Amino acid sequence: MDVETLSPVRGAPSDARRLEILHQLERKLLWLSAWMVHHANHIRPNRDGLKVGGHQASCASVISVMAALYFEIARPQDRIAVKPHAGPVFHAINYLFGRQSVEKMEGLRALGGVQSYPSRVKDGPEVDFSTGSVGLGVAMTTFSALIQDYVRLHGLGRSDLPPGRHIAVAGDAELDEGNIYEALLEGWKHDVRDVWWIVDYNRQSLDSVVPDRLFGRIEGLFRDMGWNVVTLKYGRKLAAAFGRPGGDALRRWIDDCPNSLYAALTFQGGAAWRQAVLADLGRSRAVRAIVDPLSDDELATLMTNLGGHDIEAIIEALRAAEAEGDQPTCFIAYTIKGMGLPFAGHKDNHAGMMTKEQMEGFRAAMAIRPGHEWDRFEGLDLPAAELAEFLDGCPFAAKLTPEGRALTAPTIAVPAELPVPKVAGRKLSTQAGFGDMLAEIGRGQGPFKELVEHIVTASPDVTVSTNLGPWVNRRGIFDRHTRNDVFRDAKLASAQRWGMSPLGQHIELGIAEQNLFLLLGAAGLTHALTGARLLPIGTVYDPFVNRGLDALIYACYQDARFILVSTPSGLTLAPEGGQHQSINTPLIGMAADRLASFEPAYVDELAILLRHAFAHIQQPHGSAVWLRLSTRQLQQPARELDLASVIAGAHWVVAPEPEARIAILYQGPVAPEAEAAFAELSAEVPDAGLLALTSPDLLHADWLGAMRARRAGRRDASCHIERILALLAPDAALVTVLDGHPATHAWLGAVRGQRVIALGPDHFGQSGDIPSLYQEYGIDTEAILDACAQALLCG
Ligand SMILES: Cc1ncc(C[n+]2csc(CCOP(=O)(O)OP(=O)(O)O)c2C)c(N)n1
Ligand SMILES: [Mg+2]
Repeated sequence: MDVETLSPVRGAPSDARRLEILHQLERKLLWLSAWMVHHANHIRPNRDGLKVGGHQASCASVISVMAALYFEIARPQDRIAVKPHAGPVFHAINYLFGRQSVEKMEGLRALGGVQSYPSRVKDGPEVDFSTGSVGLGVAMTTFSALIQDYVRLHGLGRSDLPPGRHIAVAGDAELDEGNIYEALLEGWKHDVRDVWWIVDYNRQSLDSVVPDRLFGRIEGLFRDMGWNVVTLKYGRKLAAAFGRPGGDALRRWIDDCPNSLYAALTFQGGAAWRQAVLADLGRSRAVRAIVDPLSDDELATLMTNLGGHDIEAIIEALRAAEAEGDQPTCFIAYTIKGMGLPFAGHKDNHAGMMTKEQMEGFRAAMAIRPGHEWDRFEGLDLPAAELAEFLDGCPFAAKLTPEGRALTAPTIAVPAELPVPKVAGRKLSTQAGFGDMLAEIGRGQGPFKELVEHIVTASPDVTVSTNLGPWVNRRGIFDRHTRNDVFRDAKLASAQRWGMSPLGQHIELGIAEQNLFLLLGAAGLTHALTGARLLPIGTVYDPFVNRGLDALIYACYQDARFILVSTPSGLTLAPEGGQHQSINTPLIGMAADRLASFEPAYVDELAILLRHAFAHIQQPHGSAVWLRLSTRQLQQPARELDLASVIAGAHWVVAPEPEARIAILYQGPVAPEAEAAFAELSAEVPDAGLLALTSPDLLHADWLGAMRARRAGRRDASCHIERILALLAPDAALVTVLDGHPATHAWLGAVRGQRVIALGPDHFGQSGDIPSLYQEYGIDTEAILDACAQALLCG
């Protein structure tokens, strides 16, 4: 490509000069990223002898791609997921833009420093998407693009923000992750646009060199999904050589060169290249005419002149795609892992680091004076003022909004009470109650007029079976294109009206649960990414939370705000049972950070918790919320509840007499068994109590908080569960029961030193009806009474 073909984005400097500057900045990124890792490992004091780590080779391979993207192509409104192991390059770019500090970079991988992998929450507002678990950040861009469209088509976005492109800079091994293909398929269904994935195709992962034939397959897959694929294989030096006599043979030789041999030769350098090329092509005079005049170094430079290291070629390709509009595009940028560093191409270089001696050599080559390692323009050949001016003029350097890249959105008022169906005396499950409430909210009447506009629901092919049907009938399914409901048009009877339009408020997904959580992650960040407030609700079968768990944790790690409704759950789903039973989910709910988990037994509790969830996900210090529900129909009580206690995680159904010796504590749909056992128990032990647990997660967190506060000197700190259990005798017995792993409750004994007998299935299930399963797994009335007897006898 000619220098002249770079379309100018600003008047000065000239295009040729701009390229010169870009090359200088590439150098700077290579230096800073390598130095950041070196400093963390070799310069900073090491107190524990543990390797700090970092990925100099992974950074080196993507320097030109990142430089082209951030210094030329990206606009402030674009949202970018950077491959985890290029974190230092990303921070170096922000440093050059004046958005990152030396202190933070010196602290790479130290407490308070920049994180190993870019983190929205810990590294601050410049990070659009956290990365780390490979594959997820890439796929996330598909869903953030979809949500950007959703927000715009619903008129919720900020009028001063143009739509952005959602870009992933991906490692090639990320394409081994199944979630990538799940997202591709889902993206195709939703006709997603404005997505770019730029693959750093260094043909190396952590352990090894990637098989040669793989990419042919992958390219085809992208095309099948409606993506453009742009391959950046060779740079201009090689392209020029290929144009000469003998060039065709040379090209064929490189094309046929196995990835592992290419990598090994790259590591070995010019002499090895010469030997290998001439062994095969030495009899061709034309090839010799290309190769012979070159020194070893020049030959190595030529043979490793790949497209992904040619910033002009990259810029040209990105600009060409930009000109094509909003078509999803995958760029396969051929690169060499460790390019420009001593271990370039070595298959073991993933975690490889330059030795101190190698670093000294590199420092000299980069013209960095000792003590000036962090200086912004140290070692560069152009005037600092010119470089600074260039950086200031980069499109990406412009402020997205006066408040920066991390946006905020006003909170949506949540009415004091949700429209609860008349439940008292009826038999109803929490799942059905949830569906009824959402359908009522879906009318959008009275105080719910505003709230309803901000709710978006999603489900991975379990919309109807998680009771979202009535809501969807009212609010419609989201699609960028209006599509009629064929069944309805043909007047065929169906309970579901599934017309699709840009104003629909339910996003119907295929079964892949990781996609649900990536979507909830994206939708749960809209306030920060688009300035629009969404209240996302995702429904999924409880056992399949496990299926999408990495993406769920990833969404929470980014502080995405959404409501997860998982139903049905436990072995209470009974005949459906067996493989579909979930026993570990209550423990996941407790252990997941930035996710408040609840399990109500009755619909009145659910109404309080769902209302709380709408508010909590909007609080600056709130979190995502998880409601574990059930299909078991329970006779609904008529009662007054203490809101605060239900939200805090526990409320007395029957308060014990002071100093009572025993209480039964239950969670979720085993309530009738606990109540029946309690009725029998209280005939013998009239002072016993019955406690409903709605959130072991919050109780536990609150308890840890109180202990921490006391350790910090606040003697009067206490917590809800301490106050609850203080009503019982200090040596009272707690018989606890839930349809989930009993360890969920086992800790309750540590709060006041009371004895706990925790009941719950600890083995994987089998089909059956509720009575036989509850009996088999020891959570029926008899099992609870047996546990009470044991507790009293031992007491
Ligand atoms: C889900 C997941 N599995 C495993 C890892 C460990 N891991 C870190 S990097 C890596 C290979 C990355 O290779 P690639 O994406 O090609 O990156 P690059 O070559 O650019 O370093 C692996 C397996 C991870 N971070 N995430
Ligand atoms: Mg790789």
